[in-house]
Amino acid sequence: MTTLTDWLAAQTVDAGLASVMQTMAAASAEIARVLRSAAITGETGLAGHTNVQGEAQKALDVISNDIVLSHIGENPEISILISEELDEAVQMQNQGRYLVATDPLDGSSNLDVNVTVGTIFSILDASKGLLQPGTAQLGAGYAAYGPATSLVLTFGPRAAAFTLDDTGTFQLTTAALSVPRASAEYAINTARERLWDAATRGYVAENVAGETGPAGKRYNMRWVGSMVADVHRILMRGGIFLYPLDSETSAKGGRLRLLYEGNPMALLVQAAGGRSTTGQQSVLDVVPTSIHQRVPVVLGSADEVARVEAWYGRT
Ligand code: AHM
Ligand code: MG
Repeated sequence: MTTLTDWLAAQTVDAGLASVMQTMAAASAEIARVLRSAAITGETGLAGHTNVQGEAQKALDVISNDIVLSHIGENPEISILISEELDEAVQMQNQGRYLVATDPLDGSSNLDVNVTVGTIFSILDASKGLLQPGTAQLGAGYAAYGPATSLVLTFGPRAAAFTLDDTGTFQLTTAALSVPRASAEYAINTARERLWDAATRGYVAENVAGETGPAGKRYNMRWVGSMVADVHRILMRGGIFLYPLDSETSAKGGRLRLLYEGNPMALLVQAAGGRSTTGQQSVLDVVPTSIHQRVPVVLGSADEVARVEAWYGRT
């Protein structure tokens, strides 16, 4: 077996950059451990509540953020942290070359029902400022806390998947992920249909029409409600994920966040041969104007994303 440490040593990337991946892997392994027993230890519930002993309870997103923060603080290569849980970017004690942007616990509405959640992260050159487009990412990854804990990483050209073993070591389980060009699975929150734009309506209607419509094949819909889980399925077997701009999210620019949701996931999917779009451009080309900026996200199998792009071209 190849461990994450072996794999990182074999990559032609700066040792400091590799160490940032190790740091995020270590934080993810610790978050996985906390999640496994949260219902038993009582570390569930909402921040601001107290448990039966009268102690302040911390929501798991706050705990996960603290875990990432403490791991990052120990790595001298990282100087800046941007987190979904923190209003401002944090300047770390270290003067390191790297910036990490993270959603420490994505999909947290799924926590109470023991459904997959995850940690998403993006790595940037700290000297280039906080507001860099996704094309500037030096690496990205996520951990999916499901039946197994999976860690999926990229430095750009390839995406590799690792699985956490019983000893707390990540073992390489897929060396080069490949998103099939064609697929018959789509993921979108259809409860928002009345809010959709014409392109999203048109694309989904064709899928629903199945073999009787212009797509000429039958589709299945899958929506976990954790971006990490939905994107992991796409990286493993193809499909498309859509959180488009709709009449409600348009005021905010979208639902998902660009720096630590859209960009890292788009880089991973593109590294595995898939595509991404906002409807207007690649997610990776959007130049951010604020750290918590939102963005419409469509990503996955190239042929499916191309169909969505064609709909945007038409409408
Ligand atoms: P979060 O970062 O607050 O967890 O929100 C992001 C999540 C994604 O994981 C998921 O794809 C999406 O929100 C689900 O949204 P909805 O509840 O509208 O279906
Ligand atoms: Mg999130």
